[in-house]
Formats: sequence, C-alpha cells, structure tokens
Amino acid sequence: MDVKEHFRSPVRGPRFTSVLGLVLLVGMPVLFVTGLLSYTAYNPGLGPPNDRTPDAGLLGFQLFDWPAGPSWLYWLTQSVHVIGGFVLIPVVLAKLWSVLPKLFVRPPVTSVLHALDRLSLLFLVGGTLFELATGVLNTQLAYWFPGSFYRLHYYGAWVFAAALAVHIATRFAKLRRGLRDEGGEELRAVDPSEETISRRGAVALVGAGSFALFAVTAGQAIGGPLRRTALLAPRGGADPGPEQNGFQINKPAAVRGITARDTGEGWRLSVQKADGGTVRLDHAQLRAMTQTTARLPIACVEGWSTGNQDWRGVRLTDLARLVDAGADDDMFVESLQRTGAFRAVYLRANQVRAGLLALEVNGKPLSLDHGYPARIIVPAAPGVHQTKWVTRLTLGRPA
Ligand SMILES: Nc1nc2c(c(=O)[nH]1)N[C@H]1C(S)=C(S)[C@@H](COP(=O)(O)O)O[C@H]1N2
Ligand SMILES: [Mo]
Repeated sequence: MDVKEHFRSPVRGPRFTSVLGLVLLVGMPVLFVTGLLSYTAYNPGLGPPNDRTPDAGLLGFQLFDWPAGPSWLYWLTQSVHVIGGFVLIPVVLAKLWSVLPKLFVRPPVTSVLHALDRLSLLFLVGGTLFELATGVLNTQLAYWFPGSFYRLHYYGAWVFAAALAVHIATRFAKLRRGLRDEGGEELRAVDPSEETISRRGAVALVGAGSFALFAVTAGQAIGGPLRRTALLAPRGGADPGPEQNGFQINKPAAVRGITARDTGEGWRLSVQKADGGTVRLDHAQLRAMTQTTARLPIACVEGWSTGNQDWRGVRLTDLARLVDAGADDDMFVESLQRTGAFRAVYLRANQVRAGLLALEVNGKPLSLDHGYPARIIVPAAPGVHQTKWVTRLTLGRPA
C-alpha cells in the first residue's frame, strides 16, 4: 500500500496549507527582524563583553548604533519577538502537519533540482524548529545549550532566513493558487475519511491555540496586575513586596555572590578616564550630587519587563564630567560581581548622555537584589545592560 493512503484527513489540502503559510509569511520575517534588532540593541560593535558573536563578520552588515529612546523601544521590539514566537508555534506545527504526506513522496528524489529543493526544506524546517526550541528554552531560563544561546539563536536565524528566502521564491505562486484552493493535489487525501472538523474549524483551532499562548505569556511584558496571567513565564507571578521596591527581580544578589558587606560603608564608586586619574565617591558624596528622576522600564531579552518604575539618581554625564570626559566617550561599567554573566558592559556615548546611575527606585533606596547601592538605568537598552551593584565607571578607551 502507498504510504500516502495513511493520510486521510479531509482537512489537508492546498487551502489549509496556504492559509497557514500566509500567516507565517508575515509572522516569521517579523520574528527575524525583531531578532536582528535585539542583536543590534546589544551594541555588539563596542566589542566584548557586549558582543556575544564576535565573529559575526559579514552578517554584521545590518548593525547600527542603537538609540537611547524612545524609552519603550526595546520593550516593544523584544515583546513582539518573544510573544510573537510563542503565538506562531501552533501555526508552525499545523503547517508541518498539513504537508506531512509530502515527506513520504516516492521516489524521494527525481532530479538535482528536486534534491536541492528538498534540502532547502530540511534547512527551513530544521531552522524553524531550532529557533523556536532555543527561544522557548531561553524564556524558560533553561540554559541547556552547548555554549552561548546568543550564538546559536543568532546563526540559526540566518540559516533559517536563507532557507525562507528560497522557500518564498519557489512557493509564492503556489501559495496564491492555494489560497483559491487550486493546485497542491499531492496534499489532499486520496481516500478522505469522514469529516470530524471542518477546514475552518481546524483553522479556528490553530488560532485558539495561538491565542491561548498569547494569553499566558503577554502578561510578563505588560506587567501590573496582568503579570499574574503570565503562567508560561518564569518572571510572571506576584509582586515581591515593598522591601523589594515593589517589582520583581531577575538575578538576586545571592545568586551573583553579592553580600550586604560588599555594599556597606566600605563601598566606593570609582569614576576614571581610561588614560587618566580616578575619582572615588562614597554613598554620601553620591547622594549629595544633583539627583534626577526618570520613569523607565527594564525590558529583558527573555521577553519580560518590569513595566515603568520611578528611578532616581545621578546623571551619567555628571559623573563623566568629574573626570573631564568628552561627550563622545563610551563608558565601561563594572559591577562588584566577580564571576558570571553580565558583570560588566560597554555603554555607547548616546546612552551615557541619556542614562542614570540610579540610587533609588519608587521612592526608596534600591534593595540589595535590585542592585544597591547603585545601578545603571538607560532608556531603550536591553535589561542585560542595566548593570547592578556598580563599582567602577571608565570613560573612553585607552589611546
Ligand atoms: N551585575 C549584574 N547586573 C545585572 C544582571 C546580572 O546578572 N548582574 N542581570 C541583568 C539582566 S539580564 C536584567 S534583565 C536586569 C534585571 O534586573 P533585575 O534583576 O533587577 O530584575 O539586570 C541586569 N543587571
Ligand atoms: Mo535579562
């Protein structure tokens, strides 16, 4: 018996596949572009430790200097990326199901072109599943990857995008015909079984799946009371209470080896020029400087956000001025943290001009877990750059 006869669902056909294909034709490029924007937001051009893909080479052609505003910019692009990724999962699975019979086409290869075409599909399907799987694992804080998530997800995205370009070029005409339920005979069951769900019903089912995933993830990006609805998000859940400044924490101090002793009376902030002297400030001296307020969110690459909080502290430019730094000097920020990721970061001059060294949030000193005594807060920057437990700021680069 021909394997194809096993596939008997009357839902399969050019129309079903094309409707799902149309959704993915719009959705997948949105994921790709917002992903590239997230990579850009890391300011990889500043070099390590910002750059997690130092050998991006030619693929770095799309990079530009990430702006320091509007304040919600990274929140928007990354929420679309992460929540959009979840929402497309049912669509991808349904589309794969709809073309399953084609996996068993005999003979498997009829010509060189046919072989190349099937190879491109392998990259397309493999790339899609790889990107969705690594992305979902990252949002679940399951860092099971051999090596860096950033590299895998970034290079995987380019493989996927190349295969997608081939797929669109070779299938676009077919998609248009399929939407009219024409062509694509090989998708239809030879001997359809009795209908248990209509084609429309099947599309609605996929849509309901997507909506359900939206409903259990969007809350982590929206924040406020809706955070409780983010069942699929490790940063969902309840308000951690006033002693934690009223909003949730990603990496608590204990996880990073920071104790109250490190941040007590002996703590100093060093401000220096890469090729000059150092100014050291204690808690009181910092508090004696002009304090500025900014209402800003922290938005993490994992798709969750703190929502807007009221930060108060010293302008980074006021600190830079203490060592006569130039307006175009980048800033290297170091925390007390000795090991682990995100202990240090480069900020670009435009971010220095827009950012604060926050000492308070929501009217209270930062809690130890939120980065006491001082943390960086820069508008539109990804969460990883909002360094906590800051101890040294270096302006400019050594000549
Ligand atoms: N020193 C230091 N700063 C850090 C981190 C860290 O691990 N160490 N995590 C960063 C990340 S990934 C995010 S999203 C934000 C989250 O801030 P929160 O932990 O206060 O929620 O802090 C950033 N600042
Ligand atoms: Mo983060």
